[in-house]
Amino acid sequence: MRPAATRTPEIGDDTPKLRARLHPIWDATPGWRGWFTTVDHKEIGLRYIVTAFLLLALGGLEALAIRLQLMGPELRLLTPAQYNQLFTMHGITMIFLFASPILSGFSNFLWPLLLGARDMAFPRLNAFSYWAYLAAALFLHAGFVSGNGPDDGWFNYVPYADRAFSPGPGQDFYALGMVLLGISTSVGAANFVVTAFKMRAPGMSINRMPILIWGTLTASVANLVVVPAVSLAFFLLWMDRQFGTAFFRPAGGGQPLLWQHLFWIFGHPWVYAIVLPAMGMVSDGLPVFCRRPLVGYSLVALSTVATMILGFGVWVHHMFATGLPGLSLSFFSGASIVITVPSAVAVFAWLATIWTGKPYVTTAFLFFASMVLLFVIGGVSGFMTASVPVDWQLTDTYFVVAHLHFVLVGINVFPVVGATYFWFPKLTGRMMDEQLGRWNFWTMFLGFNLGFLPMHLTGLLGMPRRVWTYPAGIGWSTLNMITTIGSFAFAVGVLLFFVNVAKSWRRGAKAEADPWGGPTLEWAVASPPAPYNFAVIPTIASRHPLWEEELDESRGRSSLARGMTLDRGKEAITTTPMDAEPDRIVEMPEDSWAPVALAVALQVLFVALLAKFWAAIAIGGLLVLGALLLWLWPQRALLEREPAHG
Ligand code: HEM
Ligand SMILES: [Cu+2]
Repeated sequence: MRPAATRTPEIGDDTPKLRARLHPIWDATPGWRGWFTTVDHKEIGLRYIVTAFLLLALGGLEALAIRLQLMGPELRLLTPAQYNQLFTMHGITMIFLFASPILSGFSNFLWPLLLGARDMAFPRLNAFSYWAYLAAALFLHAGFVSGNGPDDGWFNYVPYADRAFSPGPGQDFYALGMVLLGISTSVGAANFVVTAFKMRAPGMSINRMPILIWGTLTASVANLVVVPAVSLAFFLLWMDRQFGTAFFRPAGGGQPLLWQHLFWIFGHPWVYAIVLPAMGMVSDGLPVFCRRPLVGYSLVALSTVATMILGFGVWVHHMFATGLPGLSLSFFSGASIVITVPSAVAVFAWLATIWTGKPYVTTAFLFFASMVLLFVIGGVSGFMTASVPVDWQLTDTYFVVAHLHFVLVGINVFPVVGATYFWFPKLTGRMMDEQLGRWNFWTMFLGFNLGFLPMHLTGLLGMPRRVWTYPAGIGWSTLNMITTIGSFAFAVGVLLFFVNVAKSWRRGAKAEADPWGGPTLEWAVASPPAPYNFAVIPTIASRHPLWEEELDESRGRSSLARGMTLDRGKEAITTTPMDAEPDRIVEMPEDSWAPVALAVALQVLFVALLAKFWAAIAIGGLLVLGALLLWLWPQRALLEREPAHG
């Protein structure tokens, strides 16, 4: 054990002199070196966001190709093989490479600002999780680009995914890519959990955390529990394929259904992991435009946690048609119906917030408010398929495709686009164009509904999902045409969004610190924030530090302009998990090559594994070890000090 040095943190005012001292300590290394070595959560968050949006565009193009092929009956724009790869890559790209990373990006950027902290708990791990995500995205797309994409749908069922039916390397790209991505997700999740419990500003007790923190925290805990299941599943699949093991092969004593269990034990909680943080964005953003606090803060926070806990016990609703015993089906059906209760709590809280507030309509408000509607539509179709006999009728039809898009686009894409309008000033220092924003919103909203509402009907009329084409004269043609038109309109809406981002980033009006009059800490710092975020560590006395005068909700007042200065090095304060009492002064890491080096080393290793090229695997393994050594090399500077109390 290290001897605990004790030191009383200096208390001071937020002065230009203090800022001048902090700036060189926290500023990133200049130039391209800094680009590769930075560990600043804001820079990493922005990169996550930009990368994820680029992948959204890619996944969208994949979807448009699908929709062109389905526009009319008997079309031959794509071959069946291309079609299979396209819908598989579309699902993988959207679910794994967009929907989750985009939330990590926003959380990365916003968390320390919301928490009154100078950075995440593990800045180097944070940088690594981004680089590993990028590596996995490249890896997963490399197969597709070279014509060897996976083609078994995003949930990749055996036996089709096994070697006998998929001899090419497509499934290996998918399997190994997912193991690599799993590393990124897991370290990111660990970082969020520790940050939530250790990096909150003094006084921000657990019942004062913004809902976005609750959302990403619960999602991260879930990820830590379930990502190992899917990484294991994909690893075992790779073993079956490459080394003749029989985990999923009945002939060797294995179980094809084991794949489905391992996948969905992960898969269902994961769908909550990609909506709960987005619901958090709405819970924090919507009230700002209603000029009142969120109705039912505690209930919404608890419903976030309850959704996640129940979410661990519903995975079999993806397997209702597999012939499992009736008794277990009824249990999972019941659980799936119960899980709608906490979601309904959140919906009523948002409605009550709008109803009792004085809403002023901005583009961000429109995206947040419309999410509530889309969520209800997606929730109702989910509720329907939670009932076993209904699901037997509807599973693997376009009804399910409609359901999953209402949920994913409604509760992920809409909130995220709203969040971009809302936090853009903080991200870039500029405002987005509101005029263009309205066009953006209405094309996306109307296009989406035009495209995806009719899919419910297509499904009820019996059109299966994942079919490459369909005959004329069975009543599916008109609906498919409408869906394709709606999809393109939606895509135009997304394009307008990208145009607005690009334009506003360069030429948007300069933003003040708090353009919307928000209540939480990120609005207390400059837009964009200084490298150290907070010149003095704030002390928090309520849930809405910036609304205390108007609300008078607690007797104490938060102190934002006076607090610990922590300017003797790259210092931050950690606090206790529940009450956020000051705990330790920690020295934060400098910029470092280790994260990017480790990600590159892993990339080499995974490419070598894919090629089963033993010499390269050995080299890759050594590179990984080398990068880990570089990372873990003891540094005297990273010392903790106990603040002396009293
Ligand atoms: C322009 C926007 C989009 C369009 C036109 C679109 C269209 C489609 C279509 C037609 C399918 C069914 C393909 C088939 O079964 O043959 C599909 C599947 C899917 N989509 Fe989308 N989609 C869009 C955006 C999204 C987004 C934003 C997400 C997630 C965040 C998403 C997630 C999925 C998933 C998970 C599947 C299932 C893939 C599979 O069956 O393995 N989509 N999409
Ligand atoms: Cu599910």
